[in-house]
Amino acid sequence: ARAQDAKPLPDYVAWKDADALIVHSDKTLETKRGAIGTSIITPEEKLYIRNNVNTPPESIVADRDAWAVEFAGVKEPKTLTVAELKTLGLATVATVLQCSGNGRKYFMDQLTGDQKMSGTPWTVGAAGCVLWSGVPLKAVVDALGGPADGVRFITGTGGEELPAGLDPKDLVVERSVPMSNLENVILAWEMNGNPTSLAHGGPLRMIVPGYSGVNNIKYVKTLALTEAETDAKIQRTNYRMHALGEQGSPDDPPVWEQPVRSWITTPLESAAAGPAQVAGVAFGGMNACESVEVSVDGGQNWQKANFVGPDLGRFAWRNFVLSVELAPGSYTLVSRATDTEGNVQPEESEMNGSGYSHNGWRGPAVALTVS
Ligand code: MSS
Repeated sequence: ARAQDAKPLPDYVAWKDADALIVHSDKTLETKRGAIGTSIITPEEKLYIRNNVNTPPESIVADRDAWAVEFAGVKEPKTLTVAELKTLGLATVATVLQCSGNGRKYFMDQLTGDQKMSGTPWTVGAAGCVLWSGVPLKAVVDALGGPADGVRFITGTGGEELPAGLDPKDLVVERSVPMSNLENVILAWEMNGNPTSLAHGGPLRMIVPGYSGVNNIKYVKTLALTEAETDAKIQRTNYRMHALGEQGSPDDPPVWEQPVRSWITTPLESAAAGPAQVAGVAFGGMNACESVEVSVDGGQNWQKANFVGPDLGRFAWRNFVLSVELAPGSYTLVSRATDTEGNVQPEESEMNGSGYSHNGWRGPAVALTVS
């Protein structure tokens, strides 16, 4: 049942599962912990939402194939429609779509328990695992004569209509990622087997597998290979790893690759004494997840968990489970993942001023009462 004071779903996502979501604001909706099962792919109606500016009108998905994308920074620059892009290539990839601020709530003051920085207090629910189908960017670039000389970044621009009278650089959702991603990026018209919904970036979305949410540009309207990172505010100063209490600057590392991470999704709060299945999700960003350990005593003793279900590739998450026998009492459940490069989740994440890329294993601990 919904809490009495829960905010209703905003109109543009009225079709989502209200019981599965926490509405922080009309631009930030979080998946409730425990609302998704263990079948790897997050159903669209339960997937979180994060918008930096207002969503474009529904009319842009009325004729999806007619959506036109301008390609620049290639030898033969051209505008191509989705219908034309569909003729150039097809790939499907499963990726973890996760907001850079997921877990921000765990960057807290040890004494007061207050979140240290401003921003949406996401716990673990600004994340999902999604299947995307579309054309590999590499195929498009090849069809347009290859990259122009000297390009170093892939820069995607969102198709929002920006309010007049304000500096577009301050509002445009435009992100640059290194050219090393050319082999991985896809321009997706399909999500989880349906045409990509407007809320999740239809008619066409730029997907950068392994990269943090903000880099996955919705309703992409310009795709440029560029010599420098865009000077849009969302890249220049925002979504960068800067010190607490300071502003971000172009010298700070951008929020790009996601670090190795995991959390438990069940059980939460209480369980009956006896056998129990401790389950959760784990992923390694650019790398596959190699293994997951679970502790029921807050990190003193660890046991290796088993993966459940198929492996959907290195950018997807894995479901894991550990079978335990629980006597009545209090438990602190935590999980700790290791990726294929040997990166292990730290106990606490390094502090940063906007609360990005949290991956400490202590934060999302589950306090469990067994009776
Ligand atoms: N895109 C665009 N165009 N716009 C906006 O706003 N946001 C970001 C991405 N992209 C945007 C875009 C973010 S920030 C995120 S996370 C993501 O997206 C989300 O997704 P969904 O689908 O879930 O909503 Mo943070 O890092």
